[in-house]
Amino acid sequence: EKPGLELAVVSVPSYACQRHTPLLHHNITLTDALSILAENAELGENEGRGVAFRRAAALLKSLPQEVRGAEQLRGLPCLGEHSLRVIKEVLEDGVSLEVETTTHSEQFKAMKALTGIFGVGAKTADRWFREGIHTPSDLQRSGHTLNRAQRAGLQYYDELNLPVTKSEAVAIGQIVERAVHAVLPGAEITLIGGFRRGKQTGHDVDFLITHPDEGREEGLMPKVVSWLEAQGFLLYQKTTGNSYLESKEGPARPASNMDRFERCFSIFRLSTDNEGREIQTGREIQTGREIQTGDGPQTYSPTLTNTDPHTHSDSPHPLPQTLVVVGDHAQKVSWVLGHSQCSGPRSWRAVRVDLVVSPYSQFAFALLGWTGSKLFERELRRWAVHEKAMTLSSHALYDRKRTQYLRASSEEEIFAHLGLEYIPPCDRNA
Ligand code: DGT
Ligand code: MG
Repeated sequence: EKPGLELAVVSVPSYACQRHTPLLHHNITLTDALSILAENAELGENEGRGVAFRRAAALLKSLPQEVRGAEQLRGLPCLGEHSLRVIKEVLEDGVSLEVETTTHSEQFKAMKALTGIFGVGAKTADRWFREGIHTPSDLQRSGHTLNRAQRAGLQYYDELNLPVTKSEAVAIGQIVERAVHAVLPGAEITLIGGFRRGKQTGHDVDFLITHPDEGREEGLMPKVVSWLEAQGFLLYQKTTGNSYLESKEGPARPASNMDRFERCFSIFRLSTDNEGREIQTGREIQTGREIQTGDGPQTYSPTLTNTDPHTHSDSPHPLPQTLVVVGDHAQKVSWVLGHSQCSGPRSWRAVRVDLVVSPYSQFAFALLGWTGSKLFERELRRWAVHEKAMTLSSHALYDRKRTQYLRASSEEEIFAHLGLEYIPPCDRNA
């Protein structure tokens, strides 16, 4: 008896944006294997191959039950020959030789380690790899000239490769909200990216900012950044202004997937202390209360430490008030921080944060475009072009047959324009 043979007759639509893809699904072993191969293809700048593996993985993520035998996959879309071979191998042997070889290969490990440095892409990593640089330490020793982003990436390497938790994302959100409201009351801040899809951890925290009065949002980013910088919240930032005006093509041309929003790539300095902490102008006072960590209660005795060299007590700027992150994650953070280059453990960590400002009229498109997943976005655009003769971007939706832009003030309206069933953020984890 073959359990679940009925999977084969279930009809599954071929675009990921037509399917519900929850965060938790039934085929983790298979999707992990395919994701490794996708990642390897992407690191080798073989985008087409990467997408093929991602599509196959996304299909498996959307299935209502565990796949136990390859015969259950008959008639399902998105499964290319190569992906099917890998899936069969994993189903039969528990592992795929190609996946094992990949994960153990020096090149894959080095490329992952090097692209794990903020500001380093596949091209640069590959050049370094071929010079014999395999790790961030090798890079540090090499004496290569690095740009500002890469220097920050190297400096905060361990921390930035530590997952950001939901509670950390919420704490960052509170800071961003204070910053934005200080410079533009009435502005709206939305948590986007993976956290909006229900993920409990992420590699960064993404926010979309807008204001109901169109135009009020213009020039907002530099002001927000100044506020954050003055308060000592930023370890690094690079802000790009919007470029709607420079572009003569109109907002939704497919030539470039690059957004033209005001945007800030940053590294935040987030306090990681548990409860019982106050910060006073550059020094912190811990009150010695019991705190809960992964290993059970520990008592932190009162200490007086300098929190940060760049926020001295004679700083003209007010310092962050109590911003507290609680959770079992704190212990892992302190482990990394305790081993970092600074003298002694510290009570803050570096977190990657992306801020995007959108005009109100483009908000729904920006929200849809920045919620992800990356494959879900790609599939939406592919659906729009190939099935509807429309062009979708994070700015607009253009109907090429009617030669007009289609307005929308909600994600639901965009799905409707596209002739798609509405898929909520939690089911966009393709
Ligand atoms: P994470 O951060 O690794 O946990 O996962 P995500 O899904 O938050 O991924 P992330 O932060 O790289 O990007 C969030 C979404 O924003 C992603 O699905 C696509 C979109 N996105 C990111 N960068 C760009 C960009 O430069 N242009 C456009 N149009 N969208 C972008
Ligand atoms: Mg993200």
